[in-house]
Amino acid sequence: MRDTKRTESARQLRILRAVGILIFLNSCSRGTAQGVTISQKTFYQVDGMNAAIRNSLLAFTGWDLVTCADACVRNARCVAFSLETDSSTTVCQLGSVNSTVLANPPGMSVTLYYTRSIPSGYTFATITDKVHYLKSLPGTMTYTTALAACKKDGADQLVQDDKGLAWHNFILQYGASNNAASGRFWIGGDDLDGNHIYNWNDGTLVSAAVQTLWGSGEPSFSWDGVIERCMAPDFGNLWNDEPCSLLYGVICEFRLP
Ligand SMILES: [Ca+2]
Ligand SMILES: [Ca+2]
Repeated sequence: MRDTKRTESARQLRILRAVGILIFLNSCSRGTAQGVTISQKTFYQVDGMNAAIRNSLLAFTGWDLVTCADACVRNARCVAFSLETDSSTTVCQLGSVNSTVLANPPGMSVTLYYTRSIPSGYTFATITDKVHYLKSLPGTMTYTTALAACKKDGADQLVQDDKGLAWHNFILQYGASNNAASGRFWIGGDDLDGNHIYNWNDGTLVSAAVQTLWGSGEPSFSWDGVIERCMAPDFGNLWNDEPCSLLYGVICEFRLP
């Protein structure tokens, strides 16, 4: 009898807890067309994108927007989530900075949410394993001024040419059609500390790019006695290191996740 009572009270406690969690979520969620706020954390819907998180931290079947967002809040490494729906099921995928994004997965529609909103004026460019947004700033600048201008504008970096030939060609086309100083523009990689090791603006090694696209004999680190520590397309659009004080066009990049 005592065991039965204990089991019954444990069952009632579980129900009360479940109801409490539902009331808690309902009181702190604020669903909008653009996003949802859970426990003071806002997730922004990435508009017009049928894209799913892959290499996820965790995946759950049958979870909805609020419970998926709540799971992301509770996971310190979660920066994005996607809700995949096919005819019968919904799958919640939690993404970290190491996750990848897959465009148009076959047979399902997907909504992608991210913990950062897209800065104004940035237009969707393409998906490699990340989602890329670009914006061309007017005029020409030195490398460090250009990088600072992009960060002030809400971007992560100068456009970073680390995702292989298709992305490289996309960047060149973007630079030409957006008049980024008539095709001469900075790409987000440098050796500002002068140790002859090039890093991308996000800190990763240039040598770790999907494909390295240096021109012949580059990086040269100097030319004709002038130090060269900043990257730009040259030599038929392969990478060259050039003096950072040159005035080139500016393409800023915002990247998810
Ligand atoms: Ca360096
Ligand atoms: Ca050079």
